[in-house]
Amino acid sequence: MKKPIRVAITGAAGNIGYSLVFPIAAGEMLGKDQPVILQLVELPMAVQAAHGVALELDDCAYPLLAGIEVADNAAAGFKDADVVMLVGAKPRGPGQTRADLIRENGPIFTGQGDAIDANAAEDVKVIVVGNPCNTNALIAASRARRTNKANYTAMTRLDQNRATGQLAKKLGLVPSAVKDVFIWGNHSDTMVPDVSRGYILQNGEKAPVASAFDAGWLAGDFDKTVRTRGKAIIDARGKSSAASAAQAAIDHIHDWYLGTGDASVVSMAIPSDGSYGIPEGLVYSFPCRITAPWKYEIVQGLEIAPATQSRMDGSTQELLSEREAVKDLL
Ligand code: NAX
Repeated sequence: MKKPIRVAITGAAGNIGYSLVFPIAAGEMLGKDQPVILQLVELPMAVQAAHGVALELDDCAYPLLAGIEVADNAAAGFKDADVVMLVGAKPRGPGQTRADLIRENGPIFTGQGDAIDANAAEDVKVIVVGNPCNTNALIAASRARRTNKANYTAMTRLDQNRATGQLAKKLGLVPSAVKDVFIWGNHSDTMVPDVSRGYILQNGEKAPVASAFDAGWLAGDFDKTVRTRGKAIIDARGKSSAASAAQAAIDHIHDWYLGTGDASVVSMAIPSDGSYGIPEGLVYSFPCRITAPWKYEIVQGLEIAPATQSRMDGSTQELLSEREAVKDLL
């Protein structure tokens, strides 16, 4: 039996948390032969509900679930964690601007960054889902002393999955027929869905996305649908996306650990190393390739169309202003 991997999840009793913990326990994230220990972290006022989630996990009798721990504070919750999934954050309230949200959630991520650095495994891998996830990851990474800043990532995989889903649907194909579409930038409506390397795989034949779709649709409805999908879901459901966000978080960690299969690119928001002129340290979504378990590399040398470049610059500017708003926390 392999050594269990410890996975800590904040906001474990929330909407996304409840959609996330069961598939992880079932082996969907780290493999069907990999035991896991779940560390469910909640605020003291919600920890009772996390205990309830733990009862349900017991009742599923998952063969790979080697333990469940529940904590009402980050220090205990992140103890020895190999993977930390930072889902818990305050949602944006009525009338609240993005800037207000950044200021309100920022301090949560300084505390959680400190708690990860002090308590988790030295080679811990972190994904931030709680919004604004790029800047929250920047704040958490800024606290890393013992742990590796490069392992603090944020989730743009939901945006990639949304793009893939839209393309497949338009052609009446299953999503696995669409490959290598990815996202640049911030997880916000300045994100840049990029189909320039994307292709459609049908009966063993590859067709570039650009040749399979109308250019006007790609630049118009498709792009807008991907960028504004979160709002469309809130409008339709009265709640923000939960199951699809959980699936994307699972995909992000799955691919980081186990690879991307026959796709060669995956979107991950990671601390920039200066590639493509993105200021060093900004947590920016890049096309990444997984070279070994838990090793990513930014795909280099892509030619960027001027229109794409100018939108990437816009997303950079937004992230710089988010960084400015929390500079006292860094
Ligand atoms: P919920 O409000 O249903 O759940 C959040 C849970 O986190 C609550 O149970 C709360 O008690 C807990 N929590 C809050 N602060 C905490 C802390 N400091 N430590 C531990 N637990 C804490 O929200 P949910 O729908 O699950 O969404 C969670 C976050 O994901 C939000 O910030 C949301 O904006 C963000 N999202 C990010 C997405 C992405 O693609 N990156 C997409 C989906 C989602 O909008």
